[in-house]
Amino acid sequence: MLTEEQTQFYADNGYVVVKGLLTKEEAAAYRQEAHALMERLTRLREQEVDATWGSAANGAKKTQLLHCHDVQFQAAAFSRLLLNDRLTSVAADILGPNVQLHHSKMFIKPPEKGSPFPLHQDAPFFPHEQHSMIAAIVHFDDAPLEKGCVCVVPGSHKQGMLPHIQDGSWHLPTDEFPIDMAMPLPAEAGDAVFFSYLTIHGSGINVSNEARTTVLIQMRDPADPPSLRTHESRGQGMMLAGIDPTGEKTVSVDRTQNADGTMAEGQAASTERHGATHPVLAGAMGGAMSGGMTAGRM
Ligand SMILES: O=C(O)CCC(=O)C(=O)O
Repeated sequence: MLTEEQTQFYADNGYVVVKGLLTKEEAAAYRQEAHALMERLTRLREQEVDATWGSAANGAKKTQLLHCHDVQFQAAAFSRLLLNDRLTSVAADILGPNVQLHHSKMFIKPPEKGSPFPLHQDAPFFPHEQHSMIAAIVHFDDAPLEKGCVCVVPGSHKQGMLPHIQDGSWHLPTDEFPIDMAMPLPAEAGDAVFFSYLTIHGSGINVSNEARTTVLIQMRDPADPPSLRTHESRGQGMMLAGIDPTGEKTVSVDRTQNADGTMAEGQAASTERHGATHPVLAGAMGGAMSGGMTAGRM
């Protein structure tokens, strides 16, 4: 639960840090799950698990970002995390009693070369009519500045959706929005940061000698419909707190088959990641680009 001051802080700044959402023991157990999952995926999937954004990949230093979407389908421990009362009660304090899952993703920024995220808003990637969407980043290990901790621009959620540029991936122009204009939020294992999908955020390179391990959970009010059907994924629509008062069917993800006969997971989302036209981002650019734009998103 948030205190009154924390609720007011969130309203003013578009983010709030909750210290010790998980105990150190819980965080350590999740960290182990996360690294075991990444080892499994690296072994089992004959494909890259690197999710470094294009502009970061083109930087002077070769960096790496290990990731997995919708982790609750990979280990039951992560399903329990999604339903953790301490997490959902904070989300409910921000969103109202009904909290619906949009998607989850795990990031491991490896030691000495963990990729940065240029400053961006999440809103253009999956816009919603009432902008209820929030993210919670839960830290499974300490994330001081040198590990590339999350950074936010306080109060930026009040600016609405800003034009993003496509530079390997979508983000705000780095000359106007350099990462050091944002406030670093160094965290300890077990801390969580909650922020609006309109809040400008990003993070630097992990230059430390330890991995930075997090799970990000994106949540919305179920009565706030997407203004564009995009970034759909398996598990989207699961209720984490309260009820869905709309009685809507959950999204149907196109389950076309992969070449090897397995079902494609989150086809809409992966199509987007691999370069589908993205009218909202085009719109956010004020129509400056013609012929549509493509979104790169992990
Ligand atoms: O984990 C981070 O450092 C930031 C992640 C992020 O900005 C995102 O996934 O939108």
